[in-house]
Formats: sequence, structure tokens, C-alpha cells
Amino acid sequence: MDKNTPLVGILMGSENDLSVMEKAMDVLCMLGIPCEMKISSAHRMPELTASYAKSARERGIEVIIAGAGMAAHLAGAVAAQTTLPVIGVPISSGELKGVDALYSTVQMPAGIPVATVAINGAKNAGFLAAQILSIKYPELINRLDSQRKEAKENLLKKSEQLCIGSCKPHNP
Ligand code: RP5
Repeated sequence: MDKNTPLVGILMGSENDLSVMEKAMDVLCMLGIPCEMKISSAHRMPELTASYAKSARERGIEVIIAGAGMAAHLAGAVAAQTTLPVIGVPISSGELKGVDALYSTVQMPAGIPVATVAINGAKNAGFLAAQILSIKYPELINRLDSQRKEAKENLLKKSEQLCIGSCKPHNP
């Protein structure tokens, strides 16, 4: 894996999506996976979105994560232009709080899939991208396993603390 060549392209429809989408980048950085982030609106920048998707594979990108809110067509528009795996992140914004974006992102026609995560599920988009890449880059398998082990240990610690708390004598 060349640290200077992004393997994952993270796209978002607006700068207002950044606080959600940067969580995908955080996960990829934690796992040592080079990535790039760009704003590319399916509606406001349709030509740029298409050219990014069309040229992604030849630039070395292996997975694309695309997040957008409201009438969220970004992930689908990207998937229409590439056979790279595309992970869609519906973002909560506007009156419908992401349900509109979820439906727009997940309901793709047969043959043009978008692997859709939960509303604001950018962290899982990062993990899913890493798991896809682990097929080709086996060094990621240990990193993913360690991350799960760490998450489990953190939960066990929290669980022990809960038990101590609830076992305190009750003084009315
Ligand atoms: C989508 O519409 C963007 O992804 C964003 O989530 C939503 C609203 O965009 P802004 O008006 O905040 O730029 O295209």
C-alpha cells in the first residue's frame, strides 16, 4: 500500500456534510489507509461528479464513499459512472432528517448497487471500505481484528463499572 496514493475517495455533496463525513476519514486514517476527501455535488456539480467517478479507478482509487443529504443522488450518480464499489452515506439534514436521503441512496436499480450504511453512518462506511480493501491488502486484517478487540475490551470495562455502580447499597 503506497501511503501517497489514496485508495479511498470520500465525496460529499456540501461542505455542510463534512462533520459527518470526516468520521469515515478518521476510521481510514486510524487503520492506515490513504484516502482523499472532496466536495462534489450530484446536482450542483454534475460534470465534476461524473468525471471523478469515471477517472477514479485509473487514478488508483479502489473504493468510493459518497455522502449526501436530502434528495441524495451523489452515491447513485457516482455508481452509475464506475464499477468500483460505492458505499453511500445518507446524511441527516432538512425537514426529513435523513430518511429522504436514506431512501434516495438505498433504492438503486438492479445492476448499479450502492452499499448503503445507516443515516450518518460514516464510521461504518470507513470500516466497510477497509474490510473490502482487506481482501487485497491482508495487513488490514490484523488492524481490523485489533480494533474489534479494543472495542470489546472497552465495552467489558464499561460493563464492569456499571455493575459496581448498581451494586452500591441503596440509601433512600
Ligand atoms: C445535499 O443537500 C448535500 O449533501 C447536503 O447534505 C444537502 C444540503 O446542502 P446545502 O444546502 O447544505 O449545501 O446536496
